[in-house]
Amino acid sequence: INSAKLAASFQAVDEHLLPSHRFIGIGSGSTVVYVVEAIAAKGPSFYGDMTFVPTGSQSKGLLKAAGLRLCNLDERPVDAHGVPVALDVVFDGADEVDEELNLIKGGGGCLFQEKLVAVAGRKFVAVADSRKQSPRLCTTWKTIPIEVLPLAAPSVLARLRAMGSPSPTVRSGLPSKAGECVTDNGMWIIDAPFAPLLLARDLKPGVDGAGKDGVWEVGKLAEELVRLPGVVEIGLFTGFNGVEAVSLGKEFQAQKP
Ligand code: DER
Repeated sequence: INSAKLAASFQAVDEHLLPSHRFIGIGSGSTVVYVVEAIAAKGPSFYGDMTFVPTGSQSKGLLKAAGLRLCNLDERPVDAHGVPVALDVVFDGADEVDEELNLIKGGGGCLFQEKLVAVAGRKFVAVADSRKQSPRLCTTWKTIPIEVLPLAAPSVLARLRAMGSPSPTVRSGLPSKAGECVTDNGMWIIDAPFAPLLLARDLKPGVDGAGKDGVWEVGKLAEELVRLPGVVEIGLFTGFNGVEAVSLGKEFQAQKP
């Protein structure tokens, strides 16, 4: 598996990191370790003028260990109108990828800053070996990670059950930490199982994907989840700017239509 992650990472960097790039987002998880390795392997003459934006403490640690220049998302230079500079490209992992390049992310508990960095980029490259590829989300990765304010957890759990999630749970910190998993932002993660998420093309009379019998279309579910009071961010990445390429190892390369 690690060889697949390594191959996908080197392929993604070779194809999508250009010498002209200046600001690059770096995600979190186990695959992105190989992405940083691939960038470092290019040597300082390639990356010397580049600045890398992390998506949490693990990502920041990877960049520091590799000796790559980093700057936090809120420290980016701004233009005359106060608009922060866009990232040229963002590399990150994914827990599951469907046929329309919608993603489940958050297995590593870093989804909030990952999404902030993802949408700050012109292009988002999810580096995922073919194990992550599914016809529909929630096929192999059964749950959607949701970052919540701890105070709101009981009410969000109740609303998720009412939306048809059979058994949403607050993610435990065990084995490394007793009690709940606490994110880089001081929040909790709820993992909410759902039946496989339909695509718009699956909808037909009687199947509107609006949660009847717990069956959701991916976009409609994302809209509902992100509006729940107390939800800070959700681990569904659907159609935001720039999911232009997913590097699923050598055997598969999807380009957004
Ligand atoms: O939390 C995330 O979304 C991370 O990117 C991670 O879950 C990706 O998975 P990986 O560790 O298999 O790369």
